[in-house]
Amino acid sequence: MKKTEDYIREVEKFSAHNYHPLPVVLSTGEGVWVWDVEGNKYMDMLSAYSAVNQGHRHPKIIKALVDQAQKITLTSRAFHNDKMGPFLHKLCGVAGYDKALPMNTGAEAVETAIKAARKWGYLKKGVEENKAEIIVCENNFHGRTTTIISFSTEPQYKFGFGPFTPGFKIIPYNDPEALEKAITPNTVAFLVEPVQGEGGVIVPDEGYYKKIREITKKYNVLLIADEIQTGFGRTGTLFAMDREGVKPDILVVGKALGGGIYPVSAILADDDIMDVFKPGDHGSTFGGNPLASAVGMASLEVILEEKLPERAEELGNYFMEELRKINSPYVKEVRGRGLLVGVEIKKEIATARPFCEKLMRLGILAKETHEQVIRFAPPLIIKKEEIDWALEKIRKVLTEPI
Ligand code: IF1
Repeated sequence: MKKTEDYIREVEKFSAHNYHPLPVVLSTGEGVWVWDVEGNKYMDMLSAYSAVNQGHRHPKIIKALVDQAQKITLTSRAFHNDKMGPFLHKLCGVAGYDKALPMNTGAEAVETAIKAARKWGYLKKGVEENKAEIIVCENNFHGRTTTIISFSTEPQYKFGFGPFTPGFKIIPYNDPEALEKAITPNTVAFLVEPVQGEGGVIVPDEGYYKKIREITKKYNVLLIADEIQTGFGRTGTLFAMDREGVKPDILVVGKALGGGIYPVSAILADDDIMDVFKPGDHGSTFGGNPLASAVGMASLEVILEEKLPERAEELGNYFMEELRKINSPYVKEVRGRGLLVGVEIKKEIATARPFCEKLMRLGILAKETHEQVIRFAPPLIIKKEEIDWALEKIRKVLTEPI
């Protein structure tokens, strides 16, 4: 029988080495649980970077996928399909925007937002052609395309991939004054993550969203929220900026919109922005396809019906409270919002990786980010008893010698 090492050897031989996964080979999943090829069971505390908020193979989303697969899966946007309209109608209603533009991956949606903002700048704000500037934050993560990595501040994401796309200005995160200072007459947008995920689960100060909303309004600059990771309940509200009642001009969503089953992303905006797109300006072979639309619709319904944002808020607070009670010599800080939680390990002592490896042996899959931070982001359908089960293992790992 093929064992873990055999699978890993094969993938190491035939896959490009652009990842360094934990040595576990998963073959099945259900809810918050996944199983490897040897039958070991693990709690998934990563949720595919928040794409599996509804849990693995949610029956309602699987049913939507299978039902739609029996009818039609792809038409291209050269023709209409009967699923995209109802899906976008629902998405616009839920998020509170006039229109949506469907894509597939997060990076594509971010690219779409950048194009929308630039074109809005030229057509509506009166910025001179090719002069548009977009302000972004240090430590950002918005995807892997050549344009998006052009404004990354992580050397590894850029090294060897130039020349880069111009037109971006980088300011510190969580710093409204720096935003105000960086704005020029050519600034068309401020692109920001409500909580920096890859950056190490960095939660900005209370009032940050309100302040950046006021500043962007004052200077006629679009506020673009990348809620690809924070959206759909992860941080305890449907969208992370809802916490302060802030509505961005462009909302970028992905990940959980596909329920961990199919890549579904989109941008949302009101008509005065979305109407800059004319037929032929932008598109995608797969964006808005019937299968994606059916899956997206079911994914949204599950988030709302099962009150996933409320669950994330309640269970996230409980989880963080309990984590903070652990008397660990290794932990520098526990932080997060909702069920997006980071445990930062003291640099002087160790990195986060050995803790993740130890957790794996105890049946919990978590992944470090930025060397020092263990990220815990279970599916939002997790039960309190399951969190307690995880806490027991986490307590052990954070208190025993490494
Ligand atoms: C990888 C990180 C998470 C995102 C935000 C856009 C995208 C992402 C806020 C792009 C994607 C993923 C990509 C994945 C790892 C992962 C990640 F650690 F790199 F930062 F989630 F925390 N905006 N994040 O978080 O979406 O094109 O991938 O659909 O690149 O290995 P995508």
